[in-house]
Amino acid sequence: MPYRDLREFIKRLEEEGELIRVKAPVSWDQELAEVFVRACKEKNRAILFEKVEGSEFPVLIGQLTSQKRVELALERDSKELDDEIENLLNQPRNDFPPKIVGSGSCQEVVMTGDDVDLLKFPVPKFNEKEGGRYITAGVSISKDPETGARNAGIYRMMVRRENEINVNFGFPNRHMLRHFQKREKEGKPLDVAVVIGCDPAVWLCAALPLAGKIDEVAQAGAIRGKAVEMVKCKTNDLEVPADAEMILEGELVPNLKRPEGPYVDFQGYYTKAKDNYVISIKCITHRKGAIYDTSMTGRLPEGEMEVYRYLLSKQQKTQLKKAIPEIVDFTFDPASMGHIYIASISKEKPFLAKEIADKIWSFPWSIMIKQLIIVDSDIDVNDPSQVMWALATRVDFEKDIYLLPGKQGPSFDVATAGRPAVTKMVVDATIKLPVEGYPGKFPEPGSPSKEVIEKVKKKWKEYGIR
Ligand SMILES: Cc1cc2nc3c(=O)[nH]c(=O)nc-3n(C[C@H](O)[C@H](O)[C@H](O)COP(=O)(O)O)c2cc1C
Ligand SMILES: [Mn+2]
Repeated sequence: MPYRDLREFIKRLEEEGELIRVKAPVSWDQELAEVFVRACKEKNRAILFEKVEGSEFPVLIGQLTSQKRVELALERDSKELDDEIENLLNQPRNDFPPKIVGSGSCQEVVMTGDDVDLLKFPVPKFNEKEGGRYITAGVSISKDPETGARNAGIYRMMVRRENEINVNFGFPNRHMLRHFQKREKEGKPLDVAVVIGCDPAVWLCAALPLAGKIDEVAQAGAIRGKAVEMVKCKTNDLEVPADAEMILEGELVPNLKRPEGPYVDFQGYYTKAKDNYVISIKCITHRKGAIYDTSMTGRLPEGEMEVYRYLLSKQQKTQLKKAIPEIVDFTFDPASMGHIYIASISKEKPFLAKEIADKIWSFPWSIMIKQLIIVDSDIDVNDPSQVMWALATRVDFEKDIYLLPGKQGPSFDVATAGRPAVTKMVVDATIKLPVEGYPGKFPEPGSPSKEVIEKVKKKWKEYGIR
């Protein structure tokens, strides 16, 4: 059964042992973030902070930052996701379009005019030198001024005062920015609604780069197999999920930028403050006892990068497999924040690793990749210790490394200071064949026989080891 709202998902997480409640009071000022980081090092779970100093509202963090929780959110296991990912994330679907309803619990409490006060909510500050408190997991909804098509995306926001926030678009093609530019040309504002705390399918669709012109809320309906119920905003014509925890209604102000930052981006470093877009908030609506939903800023591998590692690399793997049948698996190392990718291949002919690497650079998302490691199919790309073993034992560094100058790099990379043309690296960590220059037959990895491995697997319970 699809989750109606965040609360139903929280209940499920709790039943599965994926959520812990912290009852001790914590400060929104860095303490909450540090508790989450430290907790993740022990065990990666979501945390519900029930008492946050200076606010009556609890804070949820890390609701989707593990493979298990993403699977619970989408109600599918890894194999089912492998099979369906193309259909779920790359095909625009309209079989369960949003259903507009007359009222919703997200409007149980309404603040307008002088009553609008964002500071009543426990928005965290994550790092010492950041420019302010950051809304990091809000789903921003807007409509294309020309076509009326809805968009939902996640863009970070810095709280400036009771009724004003900045918004940051990381790339010029962000859909809300495109909508805004059409209005700004005419000197007009763009209506926006920021949804904080909604069902996990809507959140995931807003977080992931879906192909082409997709209404993320309709896509979430299709993924859930049930339409998302939406209610009209109080002060504009946008619709928002009816049972969301909290909604900020406002407008992106034309021809105005105000300082935002510093902010710690996903590479883990402070980015400089800059003039950035401004949203003026006209109205805040929320449920009674609203749960404030947040993500981390910065580098935490157990943070949002884990959602990307899991779902994005499945999406990329399906694209790669279509073009390159010898690809077995494909992912990035979570600690590398999307910069070190590992591909395993079925090496059916010599020089295949290099040949495949050459093809991978033609995919637009390869801009993020700084290093590409190619391994054989006996190596599990998701197990860093196996990848390290292949790197240590199957690479002759004189022959098996290719430096590729003049490739487009990510503009936010601190190592290359955002230089547009950078040098990337391919490491061929596959077992080398004699025709590839290896002197003789490469030694075989040691292992008990297949029969014995099967036998032990079958008998496992009998040994009484747990
Ligand atoms: C927690 C989180 C924070 C994000 N912050 C930003 C951000 O500040 N700016 C940005 O442009 N994209 C950010 N993204 C990525 C976008 O939400 C994502 O690429 C989305 O697909 C963009 O939607 P759109 O294509 O409809 O504009 C963030 C994603 C997540 C999960
Ligand atoms: Mn979009």
